[in-house]
Amino acid sequence: MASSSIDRRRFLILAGSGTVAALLASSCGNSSTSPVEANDATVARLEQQRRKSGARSVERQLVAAPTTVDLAGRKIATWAYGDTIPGPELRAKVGDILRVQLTNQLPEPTTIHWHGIAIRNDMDGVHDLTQPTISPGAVFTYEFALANAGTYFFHPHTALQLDRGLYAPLIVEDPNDPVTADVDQVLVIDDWLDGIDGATPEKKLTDLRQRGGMGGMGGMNGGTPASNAGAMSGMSSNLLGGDAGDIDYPLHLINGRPPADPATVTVASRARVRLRIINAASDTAYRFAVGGHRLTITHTDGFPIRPIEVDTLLIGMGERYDVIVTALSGVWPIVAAAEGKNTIAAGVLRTTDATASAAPSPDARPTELDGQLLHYSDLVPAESVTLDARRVDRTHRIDLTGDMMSYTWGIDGKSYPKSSPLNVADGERVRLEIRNKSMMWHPIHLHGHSFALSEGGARKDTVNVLPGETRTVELDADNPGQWMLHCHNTYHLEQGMATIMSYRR
Ligand SMILES: [Cu+2]
Repeated sequence: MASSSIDRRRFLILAGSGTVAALLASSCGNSSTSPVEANDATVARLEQQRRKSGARSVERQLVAAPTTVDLAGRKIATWAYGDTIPGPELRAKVGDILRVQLTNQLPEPTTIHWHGIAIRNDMDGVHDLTQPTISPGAVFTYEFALANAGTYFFHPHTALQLDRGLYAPLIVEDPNDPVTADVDQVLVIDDWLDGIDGATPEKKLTDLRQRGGMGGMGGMNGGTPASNAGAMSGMSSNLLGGDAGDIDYPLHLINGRPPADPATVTVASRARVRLRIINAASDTAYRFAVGGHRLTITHTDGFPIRPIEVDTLLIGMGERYDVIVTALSGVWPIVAAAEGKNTIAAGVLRTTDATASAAPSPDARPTELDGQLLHYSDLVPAESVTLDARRVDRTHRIDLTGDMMSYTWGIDGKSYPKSSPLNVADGERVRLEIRNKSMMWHPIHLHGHSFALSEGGARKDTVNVLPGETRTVELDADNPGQWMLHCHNTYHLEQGMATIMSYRR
């Protein structure tokens, strides 16, 4: 209570003394601080600092609209960017200014969130927080500097639109990238239900609300309650600490194609292939492997790590990994096994000297999937991106809460927008302790920043938190504005597992 009487002048004096962090931490809603909004002058000033003189401008047009896609011969009605899934790949170089004019031809409002980009706050695409929604028929131009190289993607931050076909890669190349490759190939993985036997994400959410996690089973793949005993959803994984997901999707896609009509990457024998793996799914983690090959992991969530070789990796929704594969002569399965869901997404790696008729079986499960697995503790950041050791100015502890029966999800027992914001101030080192008190894993994503994992120190913007687990991350609050911190399960986000990291002054 005492803190609410502090006037602005006294606050500024305190701000220089180091006492302010403790004060603010205990004064949620403190009337003497005000939020640094997306339209604040400091946001525009920082963007100017990101723009180097002579920076190249990359301009693109994008249309979000209903369309029909071909999934192994089935014509499926959905929503997409530019008639394809994924949408058109955007590629630019670090330092470029990206200008994307979005035309909304969807029957409902939309926005675009540029996932992982340390973006200016007013271009972050969170409706009613950083911009109003873009109405049907309206046009909005996103424009921002690309401060960091890496593998990113973009998608709506509106309702359940991400679980349709509205997603696409955004690749920011670094001309001085120490990782070289002969081929640079993006692989976007997605779980798919839209338009299959009349399903839509909205109907699925209604189902989940009515029947809890049970709504995810039994429908499309004919699961029975008996076969699903033991886990609410019937889909369980030791790697994910229990329930793997809420929805048993009928299809899993790599680059918009199901295993029956796989995406094929054709390269010369011995080519060094950089695979940029993006999990754009809504409710599925994938175990990724390439048959007959080891994977050299070079980046996670866009940021470089000390390269490490493994057989397989687990990728949660919103996470990205860059890996190098040296292609052996032949035809090899690229597999993203839907973790805990007993089905796969698949593609093909083919060398130009391979027999034309050779093809892996569409349901091939390479032994690498059960080989050496990448762990977060294996991820050591490259020196250039290691967060310097520094005293923590402020710690926020949050609990991930909710349950499958009521199908409500939240943070500290409150669903967004009722959840309490996490106040920070520009320039602080912030520690987040994220404790999962629910019975299901959650991939937690922070907008506008990358954080360092306490374990190993890798820079990421999305981290999987298993049931009962606490993940601690640290970040430098260096991008003023209002930023979402949320679960990247599309349905959990829609049900409120979100809060705001709120810059205050
Ligand atoms: Cu979640």
